[in-house]
Amino acid sequence: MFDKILIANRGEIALRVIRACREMGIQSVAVHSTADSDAMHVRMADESVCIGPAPSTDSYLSMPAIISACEITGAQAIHPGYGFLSENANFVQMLEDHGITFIGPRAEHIRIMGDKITAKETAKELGIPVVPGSAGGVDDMETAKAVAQEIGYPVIIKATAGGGGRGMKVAQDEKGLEVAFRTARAEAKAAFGNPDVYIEKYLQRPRHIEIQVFGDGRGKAVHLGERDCSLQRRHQKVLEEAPGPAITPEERARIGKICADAVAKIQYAGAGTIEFLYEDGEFYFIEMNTRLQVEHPVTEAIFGVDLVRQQILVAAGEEMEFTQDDLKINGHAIEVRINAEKVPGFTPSPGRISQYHAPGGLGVRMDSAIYDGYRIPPYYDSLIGKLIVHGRDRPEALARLSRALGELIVDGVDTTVPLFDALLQEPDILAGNYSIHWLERWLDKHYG
Ligand code: MV4
Repeated sequence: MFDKILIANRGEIALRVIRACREMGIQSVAVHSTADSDAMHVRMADESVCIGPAPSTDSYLSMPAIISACEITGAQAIHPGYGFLSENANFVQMLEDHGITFIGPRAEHIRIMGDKITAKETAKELGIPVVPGSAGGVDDMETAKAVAQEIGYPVIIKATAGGGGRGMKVAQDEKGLEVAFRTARAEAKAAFGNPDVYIEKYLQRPRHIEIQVFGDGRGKAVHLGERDCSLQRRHQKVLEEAPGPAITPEERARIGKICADAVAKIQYAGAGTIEFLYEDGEFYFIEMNTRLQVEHPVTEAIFGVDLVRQQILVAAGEEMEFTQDDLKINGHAIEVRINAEKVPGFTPSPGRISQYHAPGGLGVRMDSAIYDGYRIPPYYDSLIGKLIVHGRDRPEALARLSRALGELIVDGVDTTVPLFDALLQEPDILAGNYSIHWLERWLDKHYG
């Protein structure tokens, strides 16, 4: 096992990893920008190293600075958290050259899944159901029209270098396709330096369902069910829950096994998430994320596992602590993202937190790196906390969420808390009856 791990991240996820390290008797090293000298992750780690100025390109994304911090402190491994360098294959390769262990999958798997066409081809070969569409990229209008004719309108055009919803265009008919295809390629080239696009059947009212997988890197893998992350605004998740309100145990077992078998076959190492659109009882692969996700705690809650601990064990060459048969769902969990943003515009609201009180009690977990008097810097993501509740069933989790939101105090900045208070009054939310378009429609109706 490692003696010392460096955490190449900040905020609540850095604390999450430091906590796992401490429970495992591993020393932790925080890295931080000059804007984060007073950040909680710096205080909570055993050691810290300043790696550069406020802009993340010069600090949290600076590979040489992070590798130097590792060498100075003698950290043997790096946990990347999410975002920043967590899905950067070049970083993983660079660490390998320096004899530092990356706590995550191999560079090869990150690379495959980073290119959306290769990801989809790989998924298909591995027996994962995919959205009907073009086989690979489409680079001329004739082929685009032929593919669209074949699968039927509406179609969606996606950038192969995109992901997370960037660079997508919907076409309702052939006329719309001409415009959509041209603009999609132009935008993809401008945004990603790569004009390649592919075409899929456009699903009109799906849910976003993602399967948590975990591999030991030597051909053993499990799934930990699904999360429903359909409540999003501009491709930013707002609330996530597990299990998915619309998914049956039979569907879970079937798609879960397909995903676990797939990642076992490629000898995938560590935590991964296979994202699907789910409509009319069918799952359609869209992307795979090769990192630990923001919303991993809802899965931890219902399975009673520590995913970060498993990541560290597997990276150190040890066994994960469970098999598929050990993994049984207990109850229901919901996470809401507390952002320093003003609703309904979701404009960032950095500043000083004059008072913070975290909710507690049975079935309540608050993952946050804020404290009384903390100044939220304007340079980074606006996520300041995640409130995760767990109950014996969905109604109990919802009641607990409402109760915990009532206890939470974050004064001095605007937050997304009022949004959740309002959502908990909505019959569709209480019934689990929502698709990927529900939230934006609701925001339009109430504030538009
Ligand atoms: C789609 C789709 C409908 N049909 N693909 C958006 C993010 C990216 N990961 C994939 N996305 C979509 N792909 C087909 N064939 C609709 C979306 C989509 C979406 C997906 C998940 C969660 C929220 C979304 C919001 C708008 C569009």
